Amino acid sequence: MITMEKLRSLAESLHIDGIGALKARVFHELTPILEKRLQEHRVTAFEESDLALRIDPFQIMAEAETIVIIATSYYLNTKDDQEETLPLSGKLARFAWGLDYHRILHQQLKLMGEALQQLESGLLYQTFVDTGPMVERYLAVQASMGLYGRHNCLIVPGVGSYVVLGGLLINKPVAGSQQTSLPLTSCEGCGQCQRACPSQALEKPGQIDPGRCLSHLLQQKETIPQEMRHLMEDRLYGCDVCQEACPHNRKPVSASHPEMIASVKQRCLDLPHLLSLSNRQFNRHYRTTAFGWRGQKVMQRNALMALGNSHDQSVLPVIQPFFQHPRKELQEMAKWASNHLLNDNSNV
Ligand code: B12
Ligand code: SF4
Ligand code: SF4
Repeated sequence: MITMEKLRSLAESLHIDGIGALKARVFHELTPILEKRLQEHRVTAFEESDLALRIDPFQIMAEAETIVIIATSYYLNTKDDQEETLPLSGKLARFAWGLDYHRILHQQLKLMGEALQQLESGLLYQTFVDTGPMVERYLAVQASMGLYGRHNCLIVPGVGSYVVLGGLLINKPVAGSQQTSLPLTSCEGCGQCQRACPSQALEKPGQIDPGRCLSHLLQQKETIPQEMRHLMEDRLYGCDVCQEACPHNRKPVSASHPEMIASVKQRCLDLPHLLSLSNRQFNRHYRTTAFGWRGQKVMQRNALMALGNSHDQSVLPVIQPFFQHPRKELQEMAKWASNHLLNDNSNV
């Protein structure tokens, strides 16, 4: 029989920083939350649109008995390392510094599945990380692994929220797995993330407004509203502000997975270089990063916006060639960036 103790010891050997398990069931209680988000236009293009699939693990694996959820830290203590400083660089959020976390977690989950197969004959498993339909943070809370913060992120007690999540469906029970009895949040009297958010995307606790969240605007393909662009500053991909403000992240557990540590290639990207890359060159450089899937055009759009926010008119010759770019969205962003620089009184 698989036990929670066995899962914990496997997690430790695989550099997994949090683990929980719960009996597979249909999560009917999520339906009203998901429907409300739909009505309030808070659903993003990164989510499964069929709500029935979002609540039902048996659609992924008909014979599922248990859902195992893992959390792996991606936090690296920058103070200990040489910070790379480039004069015209764009910032990446922490989860995008190194090798694509989807690959790392799928590998951890596969190794765990194989180890469990050694223990139990006939064990079947299916892995999911991020792009599957399940609401992963909810499963993690239900598996007693952590708490929701007002910033929406899962906080793993003693570890923090700089973790990424993944899951394993297995066709066997796990002794000692339990559904949560923990409270939903650990935010009493705080609200620091809400106050720190540069774009007031967290006005209602637990209900992010994707139209205002900088992380969402930078990741999606649609036009970024003009009134939001100056708030991006030098960000290229993702945003960490609400998590940086959170007292639960004062002493986060650092990443211990060797690939999470060794694979760190960049914390920021050189903007003129990024803008000089062809599609093929972009894929060659960044295919294995967490933003590689998003592609050259979105990253170049974001790079033009960051240059527009640079207060440095000497970058105009880098921006202007994009006025003639075949992609309308890059033309438009280049014109905005140029106008923003020319009308900016704080230029250096
Ligand atoms: C869509 C998506 C986004 C969207 C929308 C996020 C959102 N809040 O819904 C955008 C692009 C904005 C985004 C941003 C980020 N994301 Co994202 N994202 C997802 C994705 C694909 C689906 C999320 C989802 O289903 N949301 C639907 C809602 C219903 O579920 P929920 O987010 O868990 O929301 C719950 C709360 O609303 C809560 N709730 C409801 N009422 C209340 C009331 C209170 C008081 C509270 C506290 C909570 C609460 O209950 C809801 C349901 O249980 C998941 C992967 C997955 N498949 O789950 C990753 C995921 C959530 N993202 C992740 C990460 C790392 C990020 C970023 C940190 C990346 C970055 N640095 O920029 C930011 C964080 C932004 C933030 N503050 O949330 C991780 C989360 C890790 C963690 N520790 O929580 C996930 C799990 C990916 C992964 N596999 O690791 N993301
Ligand atoms: S990720 Fe950034 S923009 Fe989005 S809610 Fe957090 S602080 Fe606000
Ligand atoms: S900053 Fe405060 S309110 Fe926000 S998630 Fe952390 S503890 Fe909760």
